[in-house]
Amino acid sequence: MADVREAAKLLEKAQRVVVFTGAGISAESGVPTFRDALTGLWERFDAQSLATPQAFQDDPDLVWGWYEWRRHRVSTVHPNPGHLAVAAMKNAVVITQNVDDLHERAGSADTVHLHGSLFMPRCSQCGEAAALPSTTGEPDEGRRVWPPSCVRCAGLIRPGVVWFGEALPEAALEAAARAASDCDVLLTVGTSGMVYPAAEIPRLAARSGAAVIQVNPQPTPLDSVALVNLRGSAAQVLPDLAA
Ligand code: BJW
Ligand code: ZN
Repeated sequence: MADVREAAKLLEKAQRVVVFTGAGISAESGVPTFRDALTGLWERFDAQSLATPQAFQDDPDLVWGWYEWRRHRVSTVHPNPGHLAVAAMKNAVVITQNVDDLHERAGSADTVHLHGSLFMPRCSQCGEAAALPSTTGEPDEGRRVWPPSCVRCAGLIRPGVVWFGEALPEAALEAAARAASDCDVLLTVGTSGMVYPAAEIPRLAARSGAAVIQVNPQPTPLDSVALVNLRGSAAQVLPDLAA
């Protein structure tokens, strides 16, 4: 409780705030996180074998089917009080690792997406942006779906996300690094802080003199970087911070 008050005070005093989010902020909307036991998507599907360019090359229908299932799942859920509290922080730059659109739907229109989006497929050969296929009914988890073909070069359409071994979008990474090195407070929410270079963002803010506040029900490698660690869920803790 005292920690929540301290965090709220830091946020109130801050002129420039960065909110850095991961899968945990969408968990209470019903979007499974990546690495949590039982609910993690990758408990059932091995991350390394699905979220890589090699997997798409070897097994495009398995990988595309997985992303279609996730896109459908996201389109049926809603932003939770955590997303809404972030949107209410009007002076904040929102930087997310998430590929869902729940920050935007909560009202954070200018969210920076470090790992791309489920809603921006493109050609795996020529890079041309592709139309989203319409989903009819709920695709089964684990069902193979053959990806559409590019209208320009007939290459396979791939999800517009950043896989392991791929570079992050340059403009997004630059905007994130700039905001992190220039802020007074960085609020990190619902991330395991294990995937780089994104995990460098809160560390960069701390090195640049910002106060880092972390919201996570579990300890993470970012505990030692944070000035205040709030052990709780995003939907419960964030509304108290913005109040
Ligand atoms: C709650 C909650 C609630 C639960 N409320 N909280 C340095 C060291 C070691 C390795 C590397 C390094 N630099 C690069 C690497 C390699 C690699 C990497 O980081 N590997 C590590 C795993 C070791 N990185 C890369 O490959 C990156 N690319 C790269 O470096 O390219 C170099 C290059 C340069 C130039 C040219 C070419 C190449 C790319 C990384 C891409 C990551 N992509 C993914 C998949 C996106 C698509 C998809 O969605 O399928 O992004 S992986 C996955 O992890 C996804 C996430 O955005 C990302 C982070 O996960 P996140 O959000 O933290 O989720 P979880 O599940 O891990 O954690 C959830 C947290 O929420 C937990 O802490 C819970 O406790 C908490 N929680 N409920 C609040 N209610
Ligand atoms: Zn193409």
